[in-house]
Amino acid sequence: MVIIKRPTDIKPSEITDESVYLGRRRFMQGAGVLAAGAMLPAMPATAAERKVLVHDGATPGVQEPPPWLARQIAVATPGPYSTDEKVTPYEWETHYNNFYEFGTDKGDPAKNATDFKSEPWSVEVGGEAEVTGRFTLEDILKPHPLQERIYRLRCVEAWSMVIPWIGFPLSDLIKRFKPTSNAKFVRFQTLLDPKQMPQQRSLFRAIDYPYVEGLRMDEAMNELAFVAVGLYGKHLPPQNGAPLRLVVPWKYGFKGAKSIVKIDFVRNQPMTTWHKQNTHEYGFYSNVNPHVDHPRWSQAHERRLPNSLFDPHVIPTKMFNGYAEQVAYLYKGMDLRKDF
Ligand SMILES: Nc1nc2c(c(=O)[nH]1)N[C@H]1C(S)=C(S)[C@@H](COP(=O)(O)O)O[C@H]1N2
Ligand SMILES: [Mo]
Repeated sequence: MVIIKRPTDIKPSEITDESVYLGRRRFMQGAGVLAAGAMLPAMPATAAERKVLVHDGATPGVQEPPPWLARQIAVATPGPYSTDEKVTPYEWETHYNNFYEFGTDKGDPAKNATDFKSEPWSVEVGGEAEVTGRFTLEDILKPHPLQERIYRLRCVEAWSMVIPWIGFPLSDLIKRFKPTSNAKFVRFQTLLDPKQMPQQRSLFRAIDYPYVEGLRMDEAMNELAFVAVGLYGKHLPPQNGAPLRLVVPWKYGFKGAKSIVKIDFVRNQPMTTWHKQNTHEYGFYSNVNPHVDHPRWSQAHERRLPNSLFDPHVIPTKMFNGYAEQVAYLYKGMDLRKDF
């Protein structure tokens, strides 16, 4: 096992004071506007400008992130590939969750994860790569400027949300470990800690733990694959996978493993949690696909949350969750009914 040195800290000169930064950011959308902004510092906001969406309410009882991470999140900038669809309210994103380690009802994770400790945290990186070892959260995150990506999230259960994540491209993280040509897949593992995660010590576990997910290497290197450390301009609440989780917007939500502690570069397709649980119902690829139904329900439509009995808000599901332009090339020549 090779331990790499902690990446040198960001030089103070590289960190712009937050208030200056926030003021300047209003003018940053488009170089032309930047020049005009320099002359007219009091120029009002226009529709073309976008700012990071920030939830300004406390999440009571939830552990605060370390100050360096809070600072990093505070200077996140709007990133590419964001949808302009209506964003799902913070309350829904943080109180309607799948995180079976904390319970199988949608409200369980928010209730049972409040005392979850996401600091100190470390991630073990192993397998077919030149750089492997155990890294602190700071080692993992510090080199990456953070951005906001407003992505659709389509759960295999046929509901969906629109979530403003804060994070960075997974490919940027992977490159730092220099995977070798033997690395054909990458495997992600969630924390195993029965003391903190009540379902892991339950006799009536719904699934096997630790939770494992995986991507083919070229999928993992696609520009949309994202490591999230926050949402709505703030750190991730534990129920959403603090301190870091995967977001793969063209696949069903369960591909996005939460609270990751281990990343392995492997030669063979890894056995993943839901695929193992029910091989006929949950494929390894699990690309969002309105033409391939789940054996027990249709995938042609989805309930876009929030909804209600009187306003079910059912919309058609799009191929690759609407991201075909960015990802369809990955599956050229594959039969997506077979490799579902
Ligand atoms: N470790 C772990 N990761 C997980 C899950 C889980 O149960 N355990 N659920 C998945 C499913 S089914 C979905 S839809 C998304 C939900 O993410 P969210 O609660 O942040 O919206 O997390 C995924 N990641
Ligand atoms: Mo899901």
